[in-house]
Amino acid sequence: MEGVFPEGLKRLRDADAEVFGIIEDEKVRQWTGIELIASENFTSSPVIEALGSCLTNKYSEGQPGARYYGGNEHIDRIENLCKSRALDAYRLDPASWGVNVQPYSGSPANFAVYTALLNPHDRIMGLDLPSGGHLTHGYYTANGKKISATSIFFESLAYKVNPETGLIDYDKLQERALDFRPKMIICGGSAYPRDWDYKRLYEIAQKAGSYLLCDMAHISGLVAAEEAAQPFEYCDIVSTTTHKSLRGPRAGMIFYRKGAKPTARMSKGEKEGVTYDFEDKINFAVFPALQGGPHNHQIAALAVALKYAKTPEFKAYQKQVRANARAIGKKLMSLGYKMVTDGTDNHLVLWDLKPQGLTGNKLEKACDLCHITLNKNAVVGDVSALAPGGARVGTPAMTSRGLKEADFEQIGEFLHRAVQICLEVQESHGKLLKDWNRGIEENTKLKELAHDVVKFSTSFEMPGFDVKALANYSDFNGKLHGEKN
Ligand code: DSN
Repeated sequence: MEGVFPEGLKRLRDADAEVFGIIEDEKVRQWTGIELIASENFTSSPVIEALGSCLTNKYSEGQPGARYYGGNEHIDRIENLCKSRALDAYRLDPASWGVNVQPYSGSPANFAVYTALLNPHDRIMGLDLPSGGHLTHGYYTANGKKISATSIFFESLAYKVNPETGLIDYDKLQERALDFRPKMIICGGSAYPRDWDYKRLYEIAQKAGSYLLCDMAHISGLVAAEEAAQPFEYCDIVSTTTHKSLRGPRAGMIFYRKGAKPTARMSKGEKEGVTYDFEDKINFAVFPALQGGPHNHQIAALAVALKYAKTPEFKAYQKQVRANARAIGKKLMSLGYKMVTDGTDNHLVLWDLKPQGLTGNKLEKACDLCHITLNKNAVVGDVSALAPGGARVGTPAMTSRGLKEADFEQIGEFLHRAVQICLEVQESHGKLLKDWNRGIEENTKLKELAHDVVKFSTSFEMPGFDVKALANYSDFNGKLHGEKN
């Protein structure tokens, strides 16, 4: 055989029509639908270009300047650039904060923090999943089944939101923390529509003798743009994913304090001049304790995203993300629906469907059938994750396509139509899922809604790829998705 292996220099469309076709179909799905999953976003072409680069070929275990493999001179440049942009994006002084940009994503980042700072079976406290927390913050079910590795390897006691207000009950959290004495308190969530009181959390952590970790994954873009309260002033460690409101590639980061400890942060027995010991512990936990080679293509793509996190356009985008979340929340409330906490401070609303007698999984299914993507979500008091009482609606992705408040009000109208159809099908076919599924799948009103949704979505631009260059664009053009059903 001469030259490189047969597919070495081919285009994907020629080398593997099957995979190429599926990716094209996914592009069509993203372009023609309304994307409301609060943790998703549409990243940019330059980020995708860096992700698809030759950096995926390289092993670089270790840290810049201290690798276990040769040939890393350019990889070191990329990782150092990414780290300095990350600190810059959050206005952090490199003398007092460091960052590890190697975590593959958010869950590994959180487990690296636990591995670094806790011993097996140490105690932790995080927001309960049905209160809007995240699995990796220590979730176990009401009957004690340990769901997350965090609850398997550590002793976790959740704190909760007040069932009446939907707001975090900081008094109760303090009372439980002083009894439980966790080694770490975790703040941050996946479905909490309000800002966090980091000062209060810091005071509680100080009293209880706990580290304070903020997992800012959902709001990391808002934090960068100063459109949310700032966790760095109060927390010891801040972890995040990078593909949500930050609009980067799928990856994770861990920020940690370094240098001399301020007097107010010293623990009993520590003397002036004592320094933080997080840096080595975090770096060691990420590699070699948990991960292997860093994903250099992700790190490069993250560096690209972080460059834009400093721009006025990014600030304007984050402001619009919040304005859009307020607009859709207000619209849905004006139509008689209940939003948990009666509104939002951030990029999402949590919709309580219990007053309608509808479960979130039914709305999710109906929305899927009409090209609106959102997710069922537990609201406080729920026990079933598969048929919970709510749905989560987020604005980062569609705001990246240029939608403003009036557009989100229109989306509110679409969602209202979807709920009404769900309820009509419950009337005609009954509540039992298999009967209801049959009814919803053949519902003609839902097909009309699908048509309107596609017409609406395709009137907006799409970042990340050129829709006109889609292989099936001409096939699609003039023949809306809804009509193919
Ligand atoms: N799975 C993400 C979410 O949807 O919130 C969190 O990691």
